[in-house]
Amino acid sequence: MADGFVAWHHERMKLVFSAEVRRAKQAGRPLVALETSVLAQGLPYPRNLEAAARCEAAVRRAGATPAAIAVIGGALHVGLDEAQTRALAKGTGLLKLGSRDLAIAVAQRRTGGTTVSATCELAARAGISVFATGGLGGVHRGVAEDLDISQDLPAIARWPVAVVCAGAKSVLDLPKTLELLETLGVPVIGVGTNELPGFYSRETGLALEHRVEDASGAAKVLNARRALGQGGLVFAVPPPEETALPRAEVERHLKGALALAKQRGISGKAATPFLLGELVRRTKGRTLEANLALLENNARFAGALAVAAQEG
Ligand code: PSU
Ligand code: MN
Repeated sequence: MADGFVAWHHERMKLVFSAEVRRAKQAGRPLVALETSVLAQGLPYPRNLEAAARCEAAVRRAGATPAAIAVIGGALHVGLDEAQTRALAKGTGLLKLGSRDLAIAVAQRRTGGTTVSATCELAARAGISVFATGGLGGVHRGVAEDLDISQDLPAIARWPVAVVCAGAKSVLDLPKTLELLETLGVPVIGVGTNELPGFYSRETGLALEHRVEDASGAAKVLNARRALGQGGLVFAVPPPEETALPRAEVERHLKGALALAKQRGISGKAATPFLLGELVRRTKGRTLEANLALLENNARFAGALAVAAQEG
């Protein structure tokens, strides 16, 4: 379907906008969507709250309005207040919501953080075309055995949203993730780099075909993609130098973490949070600092992109 919606014969569920996001929409000011699975599952309390505050501040400094997306008691929220953010950061038993989980969360009035797939979907519904996250989900290592491929990838292809990230998460099979993005017709554009960034590390050795130098170059591509009526695209921003880890070191720790996951039978949805947590432990918190810094950096770039896209 041209607009990306399946034609169910039913009234579409309403979004709940925060007062700030509603005002920004009415005034036509640029908005940046933020995911909340990183809050509910990806980072430990209270550093997750700090991450949310740093991302929102970075978007604001760039001149845009942050719109964190989550499902609370079955309602689809776009823009969260402090109490809602805190509840997602502190809560236990919160759902990790990909697109396929949204209907269940709505019907059963559940609460959870949205991953990249659900955030792209709800951002598109809200008319927000720029979204900042940490790292994409993608094709997991050992995919030949377990067929674990994140729904992030088809969701980005489907929903017309620019996803700003530091590449795909280091725990993945990055060459296969890039191949699948190509198959899905999703452009991956390096920001000031010819190489796919490696989330915790700046380098991967994987060449990207296309690059832009800055937010204004990125905005031109985003606006062309929009004018073509195509789906989402990915802007890959290298993580900040001061906190990035050497790739070889991440790989070394990852080997141990992957072996432990296998031994404990941890797979599916639990795999990503487990592996990220193990890496934090094994690097004595250095991957945690890197994660916070890259989230903030991506939010800053997404803010600048949202502003430039509107001016262009
Ligand atoms: N990046 C992070 N922490 C996270 C995630 C990404 O730094 O927790 C989340 C994102 O929400 C992403 C999800 O969409 O992990 C992917 O999970 P899976 O591999 O199960 O699809
Ligand atoms: Mn998965």
